[in-house]
Amino acid sequence: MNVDLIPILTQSYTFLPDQSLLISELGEGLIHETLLIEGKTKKWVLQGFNEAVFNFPERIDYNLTLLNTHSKTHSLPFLLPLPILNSAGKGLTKIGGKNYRLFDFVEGKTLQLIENPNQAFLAAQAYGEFANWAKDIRGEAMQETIPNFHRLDLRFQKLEEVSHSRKKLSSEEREILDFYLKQKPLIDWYLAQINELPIRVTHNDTKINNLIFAEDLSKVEALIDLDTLMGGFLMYDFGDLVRTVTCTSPETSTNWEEIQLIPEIFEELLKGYWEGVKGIATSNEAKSLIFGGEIMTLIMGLRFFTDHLQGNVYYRVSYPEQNFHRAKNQLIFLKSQQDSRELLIRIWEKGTGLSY
Ligand code: GN1
Ligand code: MG
Repeated sequence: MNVDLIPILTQSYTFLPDQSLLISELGEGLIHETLLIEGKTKKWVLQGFNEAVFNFPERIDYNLTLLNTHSKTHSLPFLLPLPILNSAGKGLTKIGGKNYRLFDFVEGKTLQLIENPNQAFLAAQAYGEFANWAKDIRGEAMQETIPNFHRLDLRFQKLEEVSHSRKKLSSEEREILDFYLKQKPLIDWYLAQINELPIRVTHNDTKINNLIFAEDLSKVEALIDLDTLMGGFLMYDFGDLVRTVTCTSPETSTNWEEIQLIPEIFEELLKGYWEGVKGIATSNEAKSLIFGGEIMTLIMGLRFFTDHLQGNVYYRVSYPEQNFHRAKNQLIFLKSQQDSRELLIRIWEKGTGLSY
């Protein structure tokens, strides 16, 4: 947090009241820095833009402009908050060597974990509705804001490379690495899918805290963190919901014994998501949803572990072992999903009315 932000902010965004703005930290994002700006009667979100992660801000602009144009003729029951342009007509404002973006603050609540099954339903319904809403925008027309972002096979290769270059691993690190390197069958399944599945417009970071719910949690008010919006597969968006919504514990938890899949929540998620995508999903795409959770949990486990081995260069950590713990958390959760495959297939058959 930096109080000197205010003079440049008020110059760049002339509608901001020039006095008595309060700045505080906000949110749990791992990539951008998020600040709350409070005026006497209105609030904004100021985001310190992470250029090390997002090397192509112009691609983000391109994608968001496509969506914005689409939204003029196709309505959605929730907001997709876009950066407010500064007085030079730009979304990014340089302050003290760093780029910032300003957004209107959306009133409501964000959750790190859901509190009841209905919230799972609402979250999945919103992302399903989003996929359906965007169906006429070609996924291929979107630009890659982070190249190969969800390429599971390349994330796997990267961990292989990084683990070779590091000499000494503790026995627990070795155990976790071995587990991840044994996931080759899932990688092969993934590679077979990506030649079959249609490329859609997907959000690609559908974790539960990228939704803003109404204060009373009765509906979704906004989908946020739109920088990873690009071409992708439905299983990515459904899968990251499974990863962050159907688990008993958040990805930061170190209560290893507690970490487990909750099948009843998977059922609610599927119900909500299917409502949105049943009119567009191909048969393979529908089936791919069953394994989306495994794919996204594996991707995140590989990424957390790779970052741990590389010395925490990517994800924000609050203690040195945190990425290692996140990788262990994802490993336990991935195992739990793999142990429940048969059950998830039955729930999927019931929810979609299709046979596997
Ligand atoms: C990052 O920025 P945030 O916290 O919403 C990451 C996602 C991960 C997530 C894990 C651009 O999202 O891919 O799933 O952390 N975003 C990027 O918490 O790497
Ligand atoms: Mg976020």
